[in-house]
Amino acid sequence: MGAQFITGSFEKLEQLKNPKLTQFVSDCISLCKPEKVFVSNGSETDLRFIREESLKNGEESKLAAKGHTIHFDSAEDQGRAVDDTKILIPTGTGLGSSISTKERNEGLAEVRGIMNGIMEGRTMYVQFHCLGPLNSTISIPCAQITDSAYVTHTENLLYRQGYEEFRRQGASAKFLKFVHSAGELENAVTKNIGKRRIYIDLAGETVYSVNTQYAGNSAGLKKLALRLTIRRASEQGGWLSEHMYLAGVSGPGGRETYFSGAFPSACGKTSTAMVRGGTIVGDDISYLWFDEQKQVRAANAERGMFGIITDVNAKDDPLIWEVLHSPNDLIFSNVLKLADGKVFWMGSGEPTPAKGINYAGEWHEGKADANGKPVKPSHPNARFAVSLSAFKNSDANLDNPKGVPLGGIIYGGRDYDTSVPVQQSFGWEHGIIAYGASLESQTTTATIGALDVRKFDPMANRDFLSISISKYLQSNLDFGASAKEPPPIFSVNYFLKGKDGKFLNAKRDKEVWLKWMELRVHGDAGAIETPTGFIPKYGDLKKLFKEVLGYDYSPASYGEQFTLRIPENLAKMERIIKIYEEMPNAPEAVLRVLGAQKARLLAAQKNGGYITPGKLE
Ligand code: SPV
Ligand code: MN
Repeated sequence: MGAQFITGSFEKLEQLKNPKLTQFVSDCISLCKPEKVFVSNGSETDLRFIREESLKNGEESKLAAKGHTIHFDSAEDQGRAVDDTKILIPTGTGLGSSISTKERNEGLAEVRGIMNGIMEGRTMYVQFHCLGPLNSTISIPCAQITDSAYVTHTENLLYRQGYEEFRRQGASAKFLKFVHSAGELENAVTKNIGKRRIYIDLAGETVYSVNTQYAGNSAGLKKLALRLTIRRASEQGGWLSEHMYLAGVSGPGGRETYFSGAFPSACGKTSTAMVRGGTIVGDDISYLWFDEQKQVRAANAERGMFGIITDVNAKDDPLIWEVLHSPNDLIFSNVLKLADGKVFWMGSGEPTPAKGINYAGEWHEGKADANGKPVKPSHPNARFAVSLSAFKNSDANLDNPKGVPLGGIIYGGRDYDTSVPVQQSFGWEHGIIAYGASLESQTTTATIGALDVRKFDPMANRDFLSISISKYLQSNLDFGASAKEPPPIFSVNYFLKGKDGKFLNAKRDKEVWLKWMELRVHGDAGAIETPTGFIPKYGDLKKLFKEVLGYDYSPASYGEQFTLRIPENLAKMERIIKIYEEMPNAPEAVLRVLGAQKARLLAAQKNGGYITPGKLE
C-alpha cells in the first residue's frame, strides 16, 4: 500500500483480521491513490478527528450554535441524481424497463477509470458501520471509503458504528462495500458534475460513487445500500428491506403499536414518523423479518435523520424545531447562511432575511437568475442531518437487536385526485398489490428532474430497486404468506384536493388517521367496506378529531374527503393494469387483484361516479 497511514490506522485495520476487508481497502488505495489513509474505529477521538477535518477542508463551516455546521452541495447536485445512477449487471440479465442498468464490465471500467488517482494529495477515510441494530440476526456490516470528511461525518450521525460488529462477525462477515470520491473541489464543492457516476455493482456488492457530495448520492449506507439490501433480502427470503419509516403510535390503555410506512421522498414520511405523542424508531429505511413464532418484527437500518428542512416550523414540527435550535452535533445543508452564524430556510415561519450565502453564492432579496426567475434563499431539498438520540421522542427500542413488533404497514403518495385520506386493505395480498404495487406519486425536488409529474412508484422503492419489479413484488407477497399473522395494510393520502383545487386535509389530520389505524389493528373500530378497501366511520373520526386535535369534525368534511371517486379510481386501475400487463413475469396475483378491484369499481359506478360514504354503508 503506497499511501501513508495516519498514526494507528494500519493497526485498527489489522486488528479486524479480515483478509477480504484488507483486500478492499488495498484495492481502493491502488485505485484512488490517496496521499494519506485514516481508519476510524468509531471512538470519540476518531469522530472528533473527522469533524475537524471537514471544517479544515471547508466542506463544512461552523455556525453560531454549539455543534452546528453548514455544508453546501453544488447547484447541480441538490438531489438524488437518478440519471447518473445505474445498476451494473452482466449482459443478458435485464431488470425491466423501469430500472436503469449498465453492462457490468463496461460500467466498472468507466467508473474505475474516473476514480483512477482521484484522491492524489488527499486523505482517504475508511470507516465501519452497521445497518440495523448491532448483535442482531439482521445486522449488516458495511465498509465506507471516501475522501469527503463531510460524507464521513454525515454517516457518523446517521449510522451505527460497526467496528465492533466486524469484530463480532469475524472473517466470515458478509459486508457491503462503498467507495466514494467528491472528485475535484472548487470552494470545497464538487466541480465535475458532468462526470458524476453512481454505479451499483451487484455481483461484488460494491457501490462506486464519484463527483457528487449530496448525501443521497454519496453516503453509501443510505440509498446506495438500499439497492444492495433489497436484492439480498429477495435472494435470502424471510426478510424485506423497505423505504419505510418506523414509529410507535399510542393507543387506549397506554398500549403502543408500531407502524412502518413507505412514502416517496418529500411526501410526509418524516412528519408521520414524528407525530405528537408517538415515538420514532426511524424515518427512512426499515428491515422487516420474523421472530421464532413467525411474528413480523421491524428495525431501523439507520439511526439518524437526513430530513428535509423546508417547511419545518415551530408550530407543525415542535420536536424537530427544538433539535434544530439546541446544541447538537448537526449538519445543515443547502440552507441560507446568515452573517450572525444563524441559518434560514423556506417555510420556517420566520421573516426572510435581506441577504446571506447559499449553495449558489451570495444571495439577496430580489435576486434573479439569468432568465429573470427569482432565486430562492434556500433550496427546497435543503436538509439537516442529526442522530435520532437528539430527539425527545426517540423510541426506547431504537437499538433493540430484536427490533419491535410490527402492528401495521402504510403506503402513501402525493395523490391529488384519487384515493381517500385513509383506508385499510382486505388483506396482505390486496394491500401489497392495490396499495403498495399501485403507488403513484407526483415527483418532488428530492430527485433531480421535472417536478409534479405523476410517477409509478411501487412501494416508494422504484428508484432503489436492483431486482425486477416482478421479483420484488413476489418477495413481498411471499413474506406476508409466511407470516403467522401478517400485519394489516393501510393506504393514506395527505394530498387529496377538492373541486376548488385546495387540499382537503390539514397537515396534522394524519394524527387522527394514525389513531384510527391503531384502533383497527386491535379490532377496536368499525369500518365501511368500499370497492377499494375499508374506510373509517364518521362517528369514530368525530371522536378522534375531538380527542386528538380538539375540534369538531363536520359531516360535510367527512363526506367530501371520503367520497369514493370512481372515475379517478378506474383511471388509476387502467394505468396500473396496463403497466403490469406489459411487465414480464408479474406475479399471478397482481392482475387478479387489480382486475377484481376494477370490477368492484364498475359495479359501484351504477350508483353514480362519486359516492359519498353514507351511501356505501
Ligand atoms: C429520499 O430522497 O428519499 C431521502 C433522502 O430520504 S436521500 O438521501 O436523497 O435519498
Ligand atoms: Mn428516503
